[in-house]
Amino acid sequence: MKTSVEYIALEDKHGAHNYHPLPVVLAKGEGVFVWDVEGKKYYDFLSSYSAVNQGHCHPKIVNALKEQADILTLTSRAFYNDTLGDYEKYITDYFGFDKVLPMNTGAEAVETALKLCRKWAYQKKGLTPDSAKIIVCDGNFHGRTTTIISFSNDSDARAEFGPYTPGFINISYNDLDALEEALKDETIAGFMLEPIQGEAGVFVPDEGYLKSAYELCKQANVLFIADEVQTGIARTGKLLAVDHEDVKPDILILGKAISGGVFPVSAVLADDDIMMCIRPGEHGSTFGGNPLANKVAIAALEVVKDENLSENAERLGITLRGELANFENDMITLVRGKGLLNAIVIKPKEGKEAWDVCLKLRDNGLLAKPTHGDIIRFAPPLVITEEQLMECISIIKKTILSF
Ligand code: IF1
Repeated sequence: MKTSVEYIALEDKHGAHNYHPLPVVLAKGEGVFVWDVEGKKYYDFLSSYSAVNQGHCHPKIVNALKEQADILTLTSRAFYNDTLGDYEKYITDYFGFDKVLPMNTGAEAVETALKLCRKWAYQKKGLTPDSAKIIVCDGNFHGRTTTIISFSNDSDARAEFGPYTPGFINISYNDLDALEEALKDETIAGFMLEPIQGEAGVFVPDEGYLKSAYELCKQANVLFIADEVQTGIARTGKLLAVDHEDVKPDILILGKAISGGVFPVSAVLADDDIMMCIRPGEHGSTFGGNPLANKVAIAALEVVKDENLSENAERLGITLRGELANFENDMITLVRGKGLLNAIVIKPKEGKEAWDVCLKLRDNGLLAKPTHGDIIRFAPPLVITEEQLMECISIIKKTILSF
């Protein structure tokens, strides 16, 4: 068994430097806990960016993977298999859409949704070929492919990756006037957004924004595309973040916790008038809809319902934000979020900033990571109990007060 230092050195020497992880080397995960190679135990307050909503290594989900792994792991879509149809029925009933297009990563699902939207625009809206534009929001994070970063306004994600894919219009988030103005363009095909902007620092839009934005898109015959890769699967206190405003998106994008973090699974859901615009041979993926993914996703989605994860996230999110809002201190300047997708904004103190707070949280047994410098996301697995949350809150308070 190597030490953490040795593992970090291995990654530094042999791995691309496309991340700057918090210096902790994890070896085991179970529920809300992870352990490092030295055996130290931590609360996981990031949940792999909301992929392990069901908790690490949930036995029901892991067993689904193990069982299928001994039977049939991959057929490709050149042939049918005995798991895909059942999964497609299960997930389309679960979210209330006619059809699903199965993919693997969130970015692949986002790319699929963009291609589907363009197809619909030419076949159903009647736009001239190659004219379709899709509106996106400033501060967006939808993945890391060349097309997706083409409409990012985060220089780290975008710089030196040009030339960029055309056909996207950026407007400010949570701004209905900007959307209404952009929708005057007849060549708009869709509006894609995160119902809550995760990476930007858990920006929750004004009450009613999603509903009004949806209505404006309907009036303009433009598809409303919800990227729920991070906000979906009970994270914000409802099954989907759009459920807080009873909005049914024209295209729904899912990923991350749809598999409970056990296997890469993503999905695009839509009704027939949109989904049937893609014909055989026009889109796909080697692993999309593979038997392992199908069995794991069904188990992961069953856990969400069986263990009432939405209700738990709703209830404990209120507790977390309440406790932090009433916490007298001079470093936390803002607490915001919905359900168990929350973030705090840290005001530097004597040269100590969010990164230093995360290092101290780690020493005190809680793992979180800063984003955009001064924001720390707090997103524990949704299986966390009230008692465990209260212990985490005391760790957070003790840590902040130690500066
Ligand atoms: C990294 C961020 C979060 C996403 C939304 C699509 C995707 C993501 C709303 C793409 C992925 C991940 C990517 C991961 C860290 C994490 C992240 F910090 F990068 F921005 F969660 F906020 N839509 N988010 O959040 O899904 O292709 O990754 O499966 O790139 O470091 P993916």
